[in-house]
Amino acid sequence: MANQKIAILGAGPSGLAQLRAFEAARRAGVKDLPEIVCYEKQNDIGGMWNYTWRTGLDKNGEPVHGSMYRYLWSNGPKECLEFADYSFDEHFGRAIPSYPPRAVLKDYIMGRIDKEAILKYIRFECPVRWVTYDKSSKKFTVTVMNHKTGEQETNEFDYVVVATGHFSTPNMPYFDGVEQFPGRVLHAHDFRDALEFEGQNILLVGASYSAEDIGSQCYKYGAKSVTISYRSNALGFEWPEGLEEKPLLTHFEGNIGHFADGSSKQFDAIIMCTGYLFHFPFLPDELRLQTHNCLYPDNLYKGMFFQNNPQLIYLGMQDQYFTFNMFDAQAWFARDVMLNRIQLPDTDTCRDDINEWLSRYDKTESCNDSIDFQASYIRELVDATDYPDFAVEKQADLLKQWLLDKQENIMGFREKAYRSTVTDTMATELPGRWLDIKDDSLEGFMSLRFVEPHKESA
Ligand code: FAD
Ligand code: NA7
Repeated sequence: MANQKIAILGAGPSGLAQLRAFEAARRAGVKDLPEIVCYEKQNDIGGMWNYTWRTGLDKNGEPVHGSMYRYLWSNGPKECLEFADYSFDEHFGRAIPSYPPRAVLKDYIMGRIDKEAILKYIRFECPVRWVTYDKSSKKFTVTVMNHKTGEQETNEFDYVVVATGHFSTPNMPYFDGVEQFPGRVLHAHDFRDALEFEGQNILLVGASYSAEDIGSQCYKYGAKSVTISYRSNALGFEWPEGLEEKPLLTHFEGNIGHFADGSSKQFDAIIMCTGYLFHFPFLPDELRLQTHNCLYPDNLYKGMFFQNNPQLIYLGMQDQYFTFNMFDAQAWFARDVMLNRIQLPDTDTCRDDINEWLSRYDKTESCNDSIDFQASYIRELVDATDYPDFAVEKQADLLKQWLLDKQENIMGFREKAYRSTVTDTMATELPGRWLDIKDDSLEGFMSLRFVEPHKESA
C-alpha cells in the first residue's frame, strides 16, 4: 500500500469524509497507508457549506461552487446527519435544536476535522482540469491548475476519488418570452439574499427542495407574493397566504407569466429552482458518470465504484435524504477497498449487484420507501467496515416524521425537536417561531435561549 497514491477531488463533506476515514485507520495503528493528495478548487474546506457572496466566477475565474444562501437553515433534522464518530453533544457541549442554521452546521462539520492531521493533504485553489487513465500502467494522470503558483501540475495516482458534489451546475430551462422579461432571472445556484426580493412578486419554477426552501425564505423576509410553478407534481403543502402553487409556466409576455391552467400573473423576478446538472468537465467520456439526481445512479457498484474502472470512485453522487453519515459510510468502505481489506468482485458480479439495487429502487413508490431504500444502502456499507455502527433505521423513522411535520406546518416544522440516535440526547426547542428568528449567525443562534422540550415530545 505504502507506494500507492490516491487523489481526492474536492474537500467538501464527502472529500473530508474520505480523508477522515484514512486518518481513522492511521490512528488505529495502520502503518502502511497510501500517499494522499486532495485537490480543492476553493480556498477552504467545507464544500457547499462555505457561504460565498460571489456568483458567476470566483477570484481565479473558476465557476463559483457555492449554491447556499444567507439565512439557510438545515432542511432536515440534524439527528439524521449526525456523524457516528462525532456527536453534536461532543461538539457543542449541550443540547441544541434540531434544525440549526448553515453556519452552525458548518461549525459542526469543521469541528470534527483535526486540522493538523488533515489540512496537510489538501491543496487549495487547485481546480482539477483533466484526468486520464493509462490501461498499461493502470494509473491515472491528474492535471490541476495551481492558482497559488499560476502553474499547472500533473501527477500520477492509483485511485481517484471524485467528491466534487452535484448541486453546483445549474439546470436552466428556457421558456418562451423569458428573454424579454424586464426583471431579474436567476437560478437557485445564484440566489444569495432573500431581502433582495422584499416587496416583490416572485416566480419560482420547480417543485423540489430549492423551490420549497427559497419560497419559504422569501416569504419569511417579506416578498409580496411567491408563486411556485410545478412541472410534474405540486409540493402540496398548506402554504400561508401570499404563497401559492401553479402548474407549469408556458411563456412570458413582458412581465406577465402564463401557466398551463390558463392563469397568468405579473412578476418582478424569476428564480429557476430547476435542479442541477452532473458536470465533470475534467473527465473524459469513458470515465465520466452520466446520470441525473436520483437515489441510485447507474454504473456505480455500491453506489461508488465506476463500473468501467473501479479504481475511479465517486462519493456523494446520490440524491440525499441522508448526507454526512452516508458520505462517511461510503468513505470508510472506499478506504477499505483501497487498503485491500475489501475485495471487489469481478465485473459481472458488480453489474448484477448494481442491477439488483436498481430493481429495488424501481419498486420504491413513496417518499417513505425512498428513505428506507437509502437507509438500507447505508446499512450495507456500515456493516462492512469498522465505521461506528449507528441507528440508521431509527434515523429513517425520524425522516418519515420530518415529512409528516412538513405536511402539518411547512413554516413551522423547524420548531420540532428530535432525539439523537447517537447520544440519546433530546434536542432543545427554538424559543420562538422559526419565522420570527431572522439572525442566522452562529453567535446569534447559540445565544438564543433554547427551551427544554416538553415531556410528551421527548
Ligand atoms: P460539496 O459540498 O458540493 O463539495 C464539493 C467540493 O468539491 C467543493 O468544495 C468544491 O469546491 C470542490 N470542487 C468542485 N469541482 C472541483 C474541481 N474541478 N477541482 C477541485 N475541487 C472541486 N445537506 C444537508 O445535509 N442539509 C441541508 O440542509 C442541506 N441544504 C442544502 C442546500 C443547498 C442549497 C444545497 C445546494 C445543498 C444542500 N445540502 C444539504 C446538500 C449538500 O450538498 C451536502 O450536505 C454536502 O455539501 C455534499 O457534500 P459533497 O462533498 O459531496 O459536495
Ligand atoms: P431537485 O431536487 O433535483 O429538483 C429539481 C426540480 O426542478 C424538480 O421539481 C423538477 O421537476 C424541476 N424541473 C427540472 N427541470 C424543469 C423544467 N424544465 N421545467 C420545470 N421544472 C423543472 O433540485 P433542487 O435544487 O430542488 O434540490 C437539490 C438540492 O439542493 C437538495 O439536496 C437541497 O437540499 C438543495 P420534476 O419533478 O422533475 O418534474
